Amino acid sequence: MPDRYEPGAFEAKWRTRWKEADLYKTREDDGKPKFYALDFFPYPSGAGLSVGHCRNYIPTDVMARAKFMQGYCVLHPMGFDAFGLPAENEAIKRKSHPAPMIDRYAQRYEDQMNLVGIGYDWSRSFKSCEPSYYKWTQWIFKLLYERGLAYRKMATVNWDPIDKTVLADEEVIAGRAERSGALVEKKEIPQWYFRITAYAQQLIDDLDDIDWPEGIKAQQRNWIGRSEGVEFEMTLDLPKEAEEDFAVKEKPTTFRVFTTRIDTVFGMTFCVLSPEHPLLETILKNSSTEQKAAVEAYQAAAREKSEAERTDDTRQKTGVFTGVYAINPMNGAKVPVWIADYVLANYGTGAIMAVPAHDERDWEFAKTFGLEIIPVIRPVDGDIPSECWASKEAAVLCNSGIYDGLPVAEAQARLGEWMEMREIGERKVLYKLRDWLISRQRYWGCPIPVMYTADGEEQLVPDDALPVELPEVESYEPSGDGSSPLAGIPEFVNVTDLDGRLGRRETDTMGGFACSSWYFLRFCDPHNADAAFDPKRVAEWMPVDCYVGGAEHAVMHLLYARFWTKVLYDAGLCAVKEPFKRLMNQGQVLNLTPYRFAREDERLAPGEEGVLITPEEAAELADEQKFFRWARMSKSKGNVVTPEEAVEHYGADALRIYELFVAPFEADVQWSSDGMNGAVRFLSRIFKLVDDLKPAYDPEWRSKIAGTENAVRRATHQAIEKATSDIERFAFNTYISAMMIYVNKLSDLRKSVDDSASFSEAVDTLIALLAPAAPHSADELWESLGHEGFTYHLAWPVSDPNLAAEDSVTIAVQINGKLRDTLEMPAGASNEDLEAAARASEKVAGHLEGKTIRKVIVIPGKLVNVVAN
Ligand code: ANZ
Repeated sequence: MPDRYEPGAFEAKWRTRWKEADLYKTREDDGKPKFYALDFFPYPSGAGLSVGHCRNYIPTDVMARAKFMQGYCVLHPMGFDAFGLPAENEAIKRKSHPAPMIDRYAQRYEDQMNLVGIGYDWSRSFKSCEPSYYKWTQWIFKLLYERGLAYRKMATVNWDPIDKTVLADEEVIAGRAERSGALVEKKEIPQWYFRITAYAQQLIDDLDDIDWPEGIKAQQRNWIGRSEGVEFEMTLDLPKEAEEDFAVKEKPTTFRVFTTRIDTVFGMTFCVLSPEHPLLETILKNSSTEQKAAVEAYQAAAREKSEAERTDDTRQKTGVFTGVYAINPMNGAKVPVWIADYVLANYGTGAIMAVPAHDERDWEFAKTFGLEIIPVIRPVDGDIPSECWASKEAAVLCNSGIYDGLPVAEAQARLGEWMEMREIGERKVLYKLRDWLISRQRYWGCPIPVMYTADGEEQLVPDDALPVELPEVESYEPSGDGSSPLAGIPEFVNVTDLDGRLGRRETDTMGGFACSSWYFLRFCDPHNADAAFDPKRVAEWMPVDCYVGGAEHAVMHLLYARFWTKVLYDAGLCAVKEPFKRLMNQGQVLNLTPYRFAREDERLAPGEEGVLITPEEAAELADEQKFFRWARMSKSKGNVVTPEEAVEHYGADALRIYELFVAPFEADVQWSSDGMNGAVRFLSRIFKLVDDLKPAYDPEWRSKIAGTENAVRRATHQAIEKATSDIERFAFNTYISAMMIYVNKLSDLRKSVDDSASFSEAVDTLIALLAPAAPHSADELWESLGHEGFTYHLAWPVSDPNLAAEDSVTIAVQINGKLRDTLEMPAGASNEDLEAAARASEKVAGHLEGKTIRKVIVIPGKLVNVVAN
């Protein structure tokens, strides 16, 4: 056996053996605890994996392997999120069909994951674009429909003119499409939605029961956006003639507003309707031509603006006076009614009471148009503020009649009650969350299992006609007119409805987030041909015990998957309400990336300081012309290190050790070849140590070790303790550093301790503890000691706390909380012994001179504090 790490000599051999032995096939034993380890469902991109992607796959693999060795039945599957725009766009570019392309890309991912030794059970793998999978995505769509959670309505949608599809709100960032960068336009078309809003409160409440990063929970809470307030009615103060006008009489002359600050109702100096508000029709009936033209022009301009633009607080406020007034029901005050685009049509009632003294947006608006400002809240012990002041803490009402002097919270309760008693309004909870837009006018997605009869009635495709398969076609490019390319394929579109008459299929497909909202359930029972999954299987495996992936999925995927799980729970199909018990977000891998300074005539992309160049271009440029920055590894930046390159140069186990050790799991890391060399040296040190200890290695050590206590055993049991708890905590960097300390200790102790049983225990333990991180090396070392089989099947070592305990401990001695001495004491020393030793210390005696001891506090194993004066 070599006395150093030579990956070329053995790593590939072990991977072949693992495969032949079907080592990672999921074990489903009754009576054993289960552990479900899962990585986010990846889209297999043509660029393949980089070592950056390995930063979540490797740690999850370590966790899964350790749990298996600890006696759990482990589910550790991998599959591919294969439908969607990126695949379709790339296939169009390559003039190929997405299916074979995706197969090739997924195969490359699988090969790369195998190359770094990830222990997935590939027999459970699937791609979301396979009919045997999407049949059940369609089946769940039907379930949602039947439960009133899927519906179709006409909608103004975000239209991406580059990708020629509709986008969800979440896919639009600052008015542009997140993917294509196109300026998003508005379009009216019928769309399918999932009613996620029905679960808004549960999606907030159940966050309390899961172990997720607080930042992700906060993002979900914000996205759902719960607001408590009051909705109440305002009445237009129309001129007499208008009220008698028959056309107006037939129409409502009231509107409702929603406010979270009913306590400020006396400060209402105007009202604002959204430009889309239906009441405007009534109002315009009575307006002058001029006024009407102004309102209509404003309405047209607002239609062109995205929601992001309209709510951008830095924008100069715009608006138009409608010419009419409304009455404040609290005090009868007459206030002008304006329209402005900062009031959104689809939130609350689409109309507000404006309180410029206490709302920034209303303040800006009032300042712009010279409207009245009446402060109605002031600090308990201060003057009435002269600027907009929104605080609710230590604030009381003023200028509010009989409510003057009441604290905000109390006034809110009293005014809410008042409104309810008079039936003017009621207290209400609102959510920002919108229903989930699922329609996509694209080819490469899961077809929506709906058909329409000749007179337009919706029918679900019957179960026995599922899946509605995507037709194999030559051309599937988006039509560009808002209809799906499937609409142009008569063989697909024409269908007989349930009564045998000619009907038409729905031609929209589902956005990819539908497919990834239940794949973790399918992994529990992946080959089921009769159902999406057997609920019993799901009950055995769910929830996912540890779910690992990037923080960029904080809202969409994680919210949608939680929603579907809750629906399936309510339908009695899934045993858990929350799919992912623990969530972990890995840091990114950055690489040093060359740029050149921009020339004067060049415009830079936002956020960039220079122009990205290739390493070859960098080599040709003088130092003053270029600079380097740490940037996330990505194909577009040309700074990718592939797993193939890393394994070829350094070895798979070295790559694994490096990625685990280089930084805490959540932190970003800067890729370094020095670090990789360090990992190689560490592994070599282990090979050397095992080689050195081999002559004394006794495989029968277990029968001989009873009663032995020495420094070798202490180091061994300390290492077990640390590795076990570090892995559990996802603290993989300190797990590896504990292994390093252990290896160093054993190398030192070899010179002073002579006990073959203890060292044999040490070697076996070292190999077992190393196995999750460096499985190839562990198996090679294990075999070199004359054993058969795989370290994956070894039992995880168990630490004996008595053996792990240090002989002596360091005790701090304090006087009145100040450190005065430290003492080395036997580990199990009693409180009396500790106190006696502290009193006997000369340093302590010096500080106590002339003082009386009032009290002595002892914390065993740590500290003695003497209180004296
Ligand atoms: C008066 C008021 C006074 C308000 C004050 C706030 C502070 P959140 O918390 O986001 O729910 N609002 C209501 N509907 C709106 C709409 N469709 N478009 C734009 N703004 C709308 O916000 C609720 C507050 O936002 C409401 O409370 C209302 O302004 C405004 F000192 O009413 B408030």
